[in-house]
Amino acid sequence: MIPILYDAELSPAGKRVRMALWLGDVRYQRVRIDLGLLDQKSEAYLALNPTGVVPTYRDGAATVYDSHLILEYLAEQGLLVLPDVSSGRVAIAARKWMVVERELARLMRPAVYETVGRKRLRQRFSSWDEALAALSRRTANRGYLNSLQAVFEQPENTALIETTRLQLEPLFAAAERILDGQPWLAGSVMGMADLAMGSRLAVCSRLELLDQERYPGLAAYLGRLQDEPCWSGADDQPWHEDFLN
Ligand SMILES: N[C@@H](CCC(=O)N[C@@H](CS)C(=O)NCC(=O)O)C(=O)O
Repeated sequence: MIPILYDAELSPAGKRVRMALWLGDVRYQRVRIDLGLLDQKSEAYLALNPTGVVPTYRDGAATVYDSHLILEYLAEQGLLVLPDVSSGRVAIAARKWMVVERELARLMRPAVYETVGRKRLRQRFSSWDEALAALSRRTANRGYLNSLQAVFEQPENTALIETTRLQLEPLFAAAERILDGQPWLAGSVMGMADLAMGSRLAVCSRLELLDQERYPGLAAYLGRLQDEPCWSGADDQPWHEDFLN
C-alpha cells in the first residue's frame, strides 16, 4: 500500500516531512487537511492523530505523528542517508534541533493565530456566525470553537507579536552561532538537523518574526536551503485528495 501523508497548505511541519520523503525517493499520496475549516479537529482525523495537528503519516499498519517522529521513522526504515543518521538512528545533535524547533513552534503559535490565523479566518468568513456554521460541521468541541471565536473577534495584539520576537531570540542566536562556523546545522552537508529546522526558520522569516538583517548567518542559510532540490521538490508533490469535503 502506498503511504499517505496528511498535510496542509504552507505547513512547515508538513514541509519537513515532504523534504525527507523527496530525499528518500518515497512514493506517497498527499491528502489535504484544511486547517482553516478545522479538518484537523474532526473526529475522523483525531482518530488518526489525537493531537489534532498535521502532519500524520500512514504507512501500512503504522500511523506516525509528529513531523520529527516521522523523520525518525523514515530514518529507522533506512530511507534517509544523511550525515547525522547512522544505522537508522538520528544523532543526538540533530535531535537537539528537533527540540529547538518544537520550542520555536510552541512560542510562536499565538503569534501565528494573531497574524495569518485571523487574516485567513476573516477572509474566508464575513461573520463569526457564518464561521461557526462551517466549523461546527467539523467539530462540536467548544474548546476549539471558542478559541477561534476569540481570534476572529479580537483586535490585533501587536504587543504579543513583539513579545514573541523577543522570546524567539535565544533560539535564533543558537542557530546563528553554529552557522558562523559551518554551512549547515548538521556540519558541512545538509542533514536531519536542517530538515528539522529549515522550514520553521523560513516561516519565522515570512511572518517577520525573524529579522534576517539581525541574523545574517540565518539569512544566508535560508538562501542555501531554498537552493536545495529537496526544497522545491517537496512543493511539487500534488494533492491526491481532500480529507473531508
Ligand atoms: N509538533 C508537531 C506540530 C505540528 C503543528 O503545529 N502543525 C500545525 C501546522 S504547521 C497545525 O496543524 N496547526 C493546526 C492547529 O493548531 O489546529 C509536529 O512537528 O508535527
